[in-house]
Amino acid sequence: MTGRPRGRPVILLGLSSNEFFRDVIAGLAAPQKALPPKYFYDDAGSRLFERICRLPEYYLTRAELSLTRTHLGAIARFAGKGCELIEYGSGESLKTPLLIRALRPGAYLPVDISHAALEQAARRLLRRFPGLQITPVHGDFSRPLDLPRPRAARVVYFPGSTIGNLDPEEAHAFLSMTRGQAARVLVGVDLRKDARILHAAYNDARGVTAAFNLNLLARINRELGADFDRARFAHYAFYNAGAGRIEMHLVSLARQAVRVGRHRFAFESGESIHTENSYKYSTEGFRALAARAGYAVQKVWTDRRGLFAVYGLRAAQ
Ligand code: AVJ
Repeated sequence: MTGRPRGRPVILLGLSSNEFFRDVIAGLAAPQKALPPKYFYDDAGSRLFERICRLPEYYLTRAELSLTRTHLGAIARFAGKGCELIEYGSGESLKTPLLIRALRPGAYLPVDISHAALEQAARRLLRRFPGLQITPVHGDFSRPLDLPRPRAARVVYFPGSTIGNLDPEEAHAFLSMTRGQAARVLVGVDLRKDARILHAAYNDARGVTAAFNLNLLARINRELGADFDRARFAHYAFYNAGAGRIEMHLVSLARQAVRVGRHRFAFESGESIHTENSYKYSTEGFRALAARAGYAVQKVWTDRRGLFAVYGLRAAQ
């Protein structure tokens, strides 16, 4: 993107608002009601998520940041200086400046579902790295994007265990899709661990995760003209050991009906809306997933406590 006005990045568009309505109606009509977690991140939700990242119980962000600092040289060597860096779910991007300073990428393409987060991140990075070529892309990772033509080798950066939101089939599809974009991937993945540690990370004492979960209902009310009563739903999160994932739900505290536009949805008392899965992988489990998508694990970096891993994947021939 050349010729962009200073300080106002041009954002490539990839999503329509209509889609939100369709996803909500379809999700609430299903036998197990469900809403896609990508809709957590309106402005209020993005702010709540930033607060989650600072919670004492939420070890993921700190563990990934610390391992990225410790292994920065090796991570940059793996990616290759001057590469074009595609970052999915860039959000607040605390680790990104570290990586950009070490990598000096020829171009940086952040992809995010939140327009505000993209714009802020792009401005912040431009201030910090005035010569950096930034092409923000508004979209999500559930389908291929229309990206400009590459001028150097591309590396996909997918930090934050965002891949954990995808079920193994979707994660496989995502990794297969990135094979058409880059021969190398850096991906941050939360490791399997003691269920009590996992449980605490999604049931924080301050109730920030609960507010984050419930904010989805406020967003649906505001943007889609619904009448959810947030006081009649409760945050519920638990570790499903069989599936290897944290599940978040919003549980109806009463028998009630909710309207979304002209649609009406009935809830039994105790019935839930499944709002998020957060998969945790052993290194072996993740290696198998990557292999099925045609990637070999070339590097694994972990933090000192073994909580979190960043993998360096390379397309297998
Ligand atoms: C951004 C998807 C990695 O699953 O841990 C945090 C989102 N949900 N607390 C996660 C989240 C509840 C987070 N990811």
